[in-house]
Amino acid sequence: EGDASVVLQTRPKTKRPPLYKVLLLNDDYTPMEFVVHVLERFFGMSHAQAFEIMLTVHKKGLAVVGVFSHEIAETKVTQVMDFARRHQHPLQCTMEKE
Ligand code: TYC
Repeated sequence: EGDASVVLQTRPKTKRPPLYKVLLLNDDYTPMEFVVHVLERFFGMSHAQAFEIMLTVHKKGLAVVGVFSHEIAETKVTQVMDFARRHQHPLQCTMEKE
């Protein structure tokens, strides 16, 4: 209150919510067709797009499959992990702050 720096508020800060990258990780066992299906089903990709991203993960080890708000990213990760577990595939999906 007595400090001058406190009252020197300048431009109003427009706070955007932080975004999160959803990452898909490669493994040796999950079938390629299953990964393509996951990308179509949970990330709204076309078959061609999904195939391309799947191959990127297969070759590079991982890829960003989407960028979302925290809540949506968490939902995507949970959906993919549950779906993979139900089909007994070791597919891993994670999220990280952009
Ligand atoms: N590497 C897997 C295979 O050869 C395919 C695969 C691709 C697995 C992407 C996971 O996120 C993944 N069958």
